[in-house]
Amino acid sequence: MSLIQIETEKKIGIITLNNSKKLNALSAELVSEIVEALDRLQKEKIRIVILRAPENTKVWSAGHDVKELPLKMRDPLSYYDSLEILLRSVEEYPGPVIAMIHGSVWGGACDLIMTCDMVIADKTAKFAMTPAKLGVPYNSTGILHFINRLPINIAKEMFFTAELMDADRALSVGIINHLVEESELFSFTLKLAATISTRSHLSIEVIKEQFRVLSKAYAITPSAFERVQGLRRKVYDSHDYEEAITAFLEKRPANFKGE
Ligand code: KGJ
Repeated sequence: MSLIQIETEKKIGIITLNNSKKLNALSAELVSEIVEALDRLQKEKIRIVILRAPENTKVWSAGHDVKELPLKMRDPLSYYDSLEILLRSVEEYPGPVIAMIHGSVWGGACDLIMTCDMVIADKTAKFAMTPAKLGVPYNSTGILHFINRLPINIAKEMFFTAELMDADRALSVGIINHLVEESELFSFTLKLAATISTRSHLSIEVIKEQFRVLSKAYAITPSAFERVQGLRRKVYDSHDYEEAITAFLEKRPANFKGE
């Protein structure tokens, strides 16, 4: 059975994450369905996509499927990790991907909505960036998504506290483009997408690509890159990483030692 639903309405693609039993955790299986859906919509020349969860869901997505993260000694967020494949597929979609948020958004799912081109949400929306709860050394492209979107102090607060940020604050710091009534969430999002669909697809496709290329135009030296990877490795090789993943699986708080 499929873990997502795909519809099209007025040439707008709508992908609904539909695995509420697993709180829409971004498992390799769910991710591959989303990526395939995006490929299919692209082939059908659908220029705008809305990414949503079912109505009345409490959790929009619980983030990376923690049960699929390596337990130790391996980079949990390397280039071909399913989450990374998903983020690139959203970034490279040749038209806007709009995140429509009702419910809480966790970890990698928070990175996903930061990677979407716009975010429309209602009051139930909440956002938490949780790698420090799981001892995860976040990856550099992921950090960059936040640097590009938020003031650095706000991004740091999200990463350092791993607390949920409510919808009003998320609007004020710029995570959310529009905060709307729950009853109007879908109609508002669809109307925004419909407005965009009257504009030049070609122009929008190229402008999106320009934003993508320019927002990644940070040159670092090979040794700086290797240093960052080395630092990250210290984290995923640590006691704390193994302990935090084990603690999640055992449903208990992690006991961090700082090593
Ligand atoms: N991955 C895998 N399984 C998950 C996840 C997840 N992210 N979140 C929840 N589950 C599983 C739980 O283990 C339960 O499994 C079930 O979903 C319901 O969760 O015991 P089982 O039924 O086999 P739970 O906790 O009983 O539901 P609630 O009490 O309603 O709480 C919902 C929460 C979303 C608050 C809670 O499940 C939670 O805190 N989940 C983890 C959220 C999180 O920290 N996600 C970020 C993961 N990390 C990342 O994405 C990344 C990239 N990172 O770097 O850290």
